Amino acid sequence: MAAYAITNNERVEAVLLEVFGTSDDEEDDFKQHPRINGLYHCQTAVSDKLQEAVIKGVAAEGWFTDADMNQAMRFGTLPVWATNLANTLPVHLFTKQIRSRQPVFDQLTANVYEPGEGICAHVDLHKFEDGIAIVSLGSAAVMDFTFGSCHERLLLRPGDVLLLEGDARYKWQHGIAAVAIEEFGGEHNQRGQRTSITFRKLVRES
Ligand SMILES: O=C(O)CCC(=O)C(=O)O
Repeated sequence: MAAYAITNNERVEAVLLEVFGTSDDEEDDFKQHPRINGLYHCQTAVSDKLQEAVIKGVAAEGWFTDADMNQAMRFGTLPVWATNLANTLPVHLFTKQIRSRQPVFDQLTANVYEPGEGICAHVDLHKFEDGIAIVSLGSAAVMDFTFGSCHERLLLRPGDVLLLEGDARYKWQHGIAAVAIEEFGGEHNQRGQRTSITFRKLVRES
């Protein structure tokens, strides 16, 4: 008969595993996109409460009081609501080089889209380092990813976070069609107002 001793540590670990699951469980929710290397679509990664606080934070900045303004950029020290948001992002998914830099992000761009507005397909400027996070708030919208003849679509819902590194950041273009209604997975998405917060890190010239 085979017998093995279970140590106290193993017992504690087994109980913790049962109650909390493994740290891998968290990553299991946020798998890399099967066809786009370096893209993570982290669904509902931001709680409803934090989404509300961020929307209020953006409104309090007064960036979009003029109806013609739909983009704001901040560099260096970020507003408290933005730092709170950045601190909750699943940056552990990034490569060690990205996730261990200090700070991980020092720049934010807030975009507000009215129904029918979008953003042209682009790769982010090379003045920003690898490792970019985009947080979606408000209305859902479809984001298109294109690379040569390859085309992928993702439905971004409020609270979703996209992490882009490597190919997803440098090779694939991302953009949002300027439409008020769109189809995704056989359903229609009627766009309302959408806000996105993009976090990046500026390349430091040596
Ligand atoms: O609104 C988004 O989700 C994307 C924003 C973006 O790509 C940009 O500001 O460069």
